[in-house]
Amino acid sequence: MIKTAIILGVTGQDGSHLAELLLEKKYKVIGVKRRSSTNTLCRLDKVVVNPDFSIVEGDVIDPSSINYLVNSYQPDELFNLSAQSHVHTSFQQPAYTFQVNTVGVLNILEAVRNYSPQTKVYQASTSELWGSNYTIAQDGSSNKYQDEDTHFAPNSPYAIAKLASHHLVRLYRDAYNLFACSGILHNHCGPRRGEEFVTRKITKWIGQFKYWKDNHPDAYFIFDKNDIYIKGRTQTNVSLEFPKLRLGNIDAVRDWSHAKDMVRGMWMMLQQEKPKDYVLCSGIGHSVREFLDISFSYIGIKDWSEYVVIDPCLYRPCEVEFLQGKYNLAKKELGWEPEISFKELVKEMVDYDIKISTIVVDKKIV
Ligand code: NAP
Ligand code: F7E
Repeated sequence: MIKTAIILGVTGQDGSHLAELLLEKKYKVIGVKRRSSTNTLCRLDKVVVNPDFSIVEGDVIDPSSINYLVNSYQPDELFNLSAQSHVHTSFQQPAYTFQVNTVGVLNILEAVRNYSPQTKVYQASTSELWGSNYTIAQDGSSNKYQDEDTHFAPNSPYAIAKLASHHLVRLYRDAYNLFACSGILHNHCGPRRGEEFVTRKITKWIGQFKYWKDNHPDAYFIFDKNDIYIKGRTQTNVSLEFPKLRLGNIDAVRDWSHAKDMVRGMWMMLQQEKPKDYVLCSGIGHSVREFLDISFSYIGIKDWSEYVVIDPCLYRPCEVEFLQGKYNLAKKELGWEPEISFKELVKEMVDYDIKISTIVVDKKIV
């Protein structure tokens, strides 16, 4: 039997990868996008031409649109990947973040409960739920990690809104017997990662810098501590100045995986007999510094310190310093394991950004 799936947040990084995966599995996929004055389908090039894929408009903060979609399509599976997903932004727009990340999830759960209770629901929970908390391994190693048993201690409006949704999903599962589960996913990225997240911000800068440098074969660099610009020697038709890469807390540790691995795990969760929440991650934490080491090395720069400016404006009012997961439960019960290594992930992102960097900017990349 052909299955139907609704993806909320289909225009995002994960939504686009999930749409591709479900179409490969011969699903009929309904991708929901919110109204926008600009084209937001750029990540969906591969799927828009597929006759089993359709795009419809809807917004999770508008219950009538969600009720209508759930009632009309009666999907076998619904993946809620929609969110105001940027942690720093959530400090500046907390009420909006709660609207999308909490009230939006409530709207979805109510729509399923009232109009299509047989629909299986996936909710995108996050490692941010743990905030600064972790478990210490009792095996003598004293390793720190987060898994399904680690207590939540959220540290941002984003994480607190997501924790409320996490509990709503559990409540609707227990109270109304819905097949609803949350994937507690550690960071994941790839070439489709939004440009304002740290990994993509770095690889995008590297791609543009390499292009600029290759077009200034005789360029020389001035590394004045207070001067954020690198200067070129010659007058050409491209910029003579290139802004340094501005970053915030580069000591933060994250457990980065490839988004493709993660969407496979999301799908696996909905194929189980019983709904349950699972952690997905790589199991290995890396600091932003390490990401800089590896990514800069791909363009032949060993010491990146002169190319980077630490900007206090990019620090968060409250930081999460250390996230490193354990995916034992997902491995045991879903048979899930990540397939793409951290080094492969970084290389794919750098290669992609080098390939697409044909425009040199001469203003700050923020
Ligand atoms: P993303 O690229 O920022 O995508 C978010 C999606 O949500 C976009 O399609 C966006 O649409 C849509 N959206 C935002 N507000 C909406 C609204 N009011 N109604 C309907 N759609 C709306 O995020 P992602 O990285 O793919 O992450 C997917 C989900 O996993 C998110 O819920 C995120 O919070 C969660 N998560 C992500 C990670 C990670 O490391 N990537 C880790 C853990 C959890 P527009 O294109 O119109 O903006
Ligand atoms: O920050 C530090 C920053 O914004 C990672 C979302 O997908 O994963 C993501 O949230 C770290 C933080 O991701 C800059 O302070 C330094 O410690 O790339 P990020 P995030 O906050 O971990 C979780 C799991 C989600 O659920 C979210 O939806 O990097 N950092 N300098 C910086 N971060 C940014 N964005 N920009 C900087 O310049």
